[in-house]
Amino acid sequence: MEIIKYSKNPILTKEDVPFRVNSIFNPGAVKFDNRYLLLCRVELPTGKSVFVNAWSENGINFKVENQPCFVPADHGKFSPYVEWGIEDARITRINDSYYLTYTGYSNYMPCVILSETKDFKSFNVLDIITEPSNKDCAIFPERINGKYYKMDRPAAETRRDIWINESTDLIHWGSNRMLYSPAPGTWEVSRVGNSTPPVRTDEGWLFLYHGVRGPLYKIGAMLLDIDEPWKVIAKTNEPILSPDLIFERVGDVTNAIFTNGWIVEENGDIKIYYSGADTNICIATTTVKELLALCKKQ
Ligand code: BMA
Repeated sequence: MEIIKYSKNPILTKEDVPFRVNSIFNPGAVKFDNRYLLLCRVELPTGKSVFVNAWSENGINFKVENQPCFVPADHGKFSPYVEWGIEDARITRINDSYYLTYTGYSNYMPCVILSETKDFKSFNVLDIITEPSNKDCAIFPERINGKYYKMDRPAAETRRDIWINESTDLIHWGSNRMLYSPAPGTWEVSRVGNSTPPVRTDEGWLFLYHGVRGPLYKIGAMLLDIDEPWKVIAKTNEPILSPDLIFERVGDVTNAIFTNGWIVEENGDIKIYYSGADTNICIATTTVKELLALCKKQ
């Protein structure tokens, strides 16, 4: 099997959180100080989400910190746009900074917030980088022909497509292009969105995306051209991860597998951190080689 779900999933549930929460799920993932770090979304009993760090030596056994590290109240003048919570961070390292792109949820509906941290203790909120409704945003880890690129997923009337756009300073974005539309008649027909930040491979920019039909959230992989990242060069036609176990099907949102964080090791091993039913955190492993082969096979 190409993608292996860990036999002892889930690796984190609300019982592992030292303070009162409704759920822990949808973590961004990064290696920091030779340890694995998950920047987890916890939904508080109020129903609003905040972020908490969880640390691990081996990428499997995580310890959740005693209190949230980043909350709506840390957003200063941007607070009105995160009043209902912050959700689903993608983390991209550029030089010594870690950039977080995440959903700010409020009366104005979801929009994407950009923050920067160097230590995952203090976070500098830089700006709101999309109008609502928009979410599922990930920044590429390096400039391409002098420009930064990000993907996002505007909710444009009835459309739910992945878009790509560019910037010279990470704050001001333009040159919007449609990147990928759901394939008609398939598992992803209702909506697609970015899942994990893209990584450079010999064959192109590789990332995971989610596709939805009806209530079913599944994960696929996609490959973009290295120099012209607005061009999809290969992708999986079938999902690589689907909800089938009880803790992936039953929970706060049934039949949903969602990911916004992975670790791609230098040797090509991949740890995908995903959530079952918006209720827990699980892990699946694969390799860059496998994902490239799956993208090209289909
Ligand atoms: C998406 C996001 C995720 C969530 C998923 C499944 O639209 O809101 O936070 O995990 O739906 O419910």
